Amino acid sequence: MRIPVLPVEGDTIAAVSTPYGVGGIGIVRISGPGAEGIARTLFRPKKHRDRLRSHTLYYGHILPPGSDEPVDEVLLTLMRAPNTYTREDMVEIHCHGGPLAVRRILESVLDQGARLAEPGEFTRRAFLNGRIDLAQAEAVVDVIEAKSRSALRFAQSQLSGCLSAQVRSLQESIRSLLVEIEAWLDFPDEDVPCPGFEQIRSRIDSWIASIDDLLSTYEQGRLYRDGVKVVICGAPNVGKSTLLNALVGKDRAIVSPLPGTTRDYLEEDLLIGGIPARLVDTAGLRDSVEEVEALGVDLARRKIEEADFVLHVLDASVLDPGSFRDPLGPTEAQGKLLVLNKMDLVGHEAVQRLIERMGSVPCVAVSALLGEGMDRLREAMAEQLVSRRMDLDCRVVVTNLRHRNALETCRRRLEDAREVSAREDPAGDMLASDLRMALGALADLLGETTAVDILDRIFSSFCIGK
Ligand SMILES: Nc1nc2c(ncn2[C@@H]2O[C@H](COP(=O)(O)OP(=O)(O)OP(=O)(O)O)[C@@H](O)[C@H]2O)c(=O)[nH]1
Ligand SMILES: [Mg+2]
Repeated sequence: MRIPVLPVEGDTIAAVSTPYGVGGIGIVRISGPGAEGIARTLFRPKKHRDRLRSHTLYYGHILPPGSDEPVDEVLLTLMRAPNTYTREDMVEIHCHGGPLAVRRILESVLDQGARLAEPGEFTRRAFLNGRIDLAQAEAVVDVIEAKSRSALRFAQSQLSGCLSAQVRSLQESIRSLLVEIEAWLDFPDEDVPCPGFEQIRSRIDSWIASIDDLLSTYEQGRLYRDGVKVVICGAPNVGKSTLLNALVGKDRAIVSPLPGTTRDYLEEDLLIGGIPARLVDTAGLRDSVEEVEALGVDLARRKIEEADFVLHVLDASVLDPGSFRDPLGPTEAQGKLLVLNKMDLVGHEAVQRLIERMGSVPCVAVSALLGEGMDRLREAMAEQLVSRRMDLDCRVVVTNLRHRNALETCRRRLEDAREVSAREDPAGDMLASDLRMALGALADLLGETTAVDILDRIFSSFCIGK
């Protein structure tokens, strides 16, 4: 069921927009028709002023009515609608960054009639008041949460409306064909010419091609945005923890010559070829009689199941390729790489022979102890993570599953329309109906017709104050 987007109620919201904790400054944000009145009541500028000018920073104190003790020394800015984040009147109070100072300012603002904002409510107002569309609103979270340079760039491009512009241009083209077909259907006796179906098919083909172009960026775009979970596993003592330390460049995990050193799993974040990764070190896989180690091995197996990518470490110094059995077996949903560790103990030629004997299994030789082969390992992982790497630098990239689903729905409806137009006697009303559904999917992507519960879900993933 589609529910039209509701207009914003006329209440005034407030929240702390900076993270909780100690910092240089804290910012309390207010939006709504009461924002200016609240600022006037609470704020005592250093120099007396009859009127606060918009988009100007003023120095002064927050002094609640009836009190002669300032809550804090602040900088305040009033931004009158419509040139604001929410398109409503907004006030920002920049105070000292201690949690107590910020909370007391917020309480003073709420005492004057503002309501505490819900998560993402400022951005939701920006969306409902038409300043940004839904794809742009979603990009706000992506900018805040970007874990890699590429993710940040894709999110900023989406926030500036690049994806939306492509979707709108597609909407316009489909809509103009729909108008032609509807005119032909509505006025059969008039002089409206019957549309050329061959030409319609080629128009639809070009739209499908441009959707495919966008969809082709999703796999890589998602990887850069969400990152991957990489689990390091293997038998005890093969050098898994040493490898984690070498990859993250610090002594994070305990290393010892005793097999069974790692029990609990351990995680570290890093970038692999620009892709954000969470690296997980696990207990060595063996049938252990010792209870705590056995629990660690169970945990390791669970982590392997959850992994997007597995680094299976082997000790090259004791490896007999003839009897080598992969304990993990084929894992279709995951990428996997064999890491032949301790190559410093084996010698170059023996390493080459081992690699040849591994056949088609992707494998890299390293010495985690000496930090040798780490670049090769990173490259091999990045290569495996993105099967078909493309240069996304100058492209509009789709990173959001909701957007991909909407584009795929649109594509399916366009294929239906194409199929109808290829029939011997194409039914104009069926064609029009398919085109309308294709347009519906694009309208959903931009939030023009998105149901309220979906909007609730999207905005609840924001932080309070954004
Ligand atoms: N020569 C050599 N020794 C290594 C290398 N990598 C690890 N080691 C040694 O192998 C031993 C075991 O290393 P760990 O990193 O603790 O091995 P692990 O796989 O995490 O072991 P568990 O946690 O017990 O499963 C330590 O003595 C390391 O110094 C390497 O590349 N070359
Ligand atoms: Mg270990």
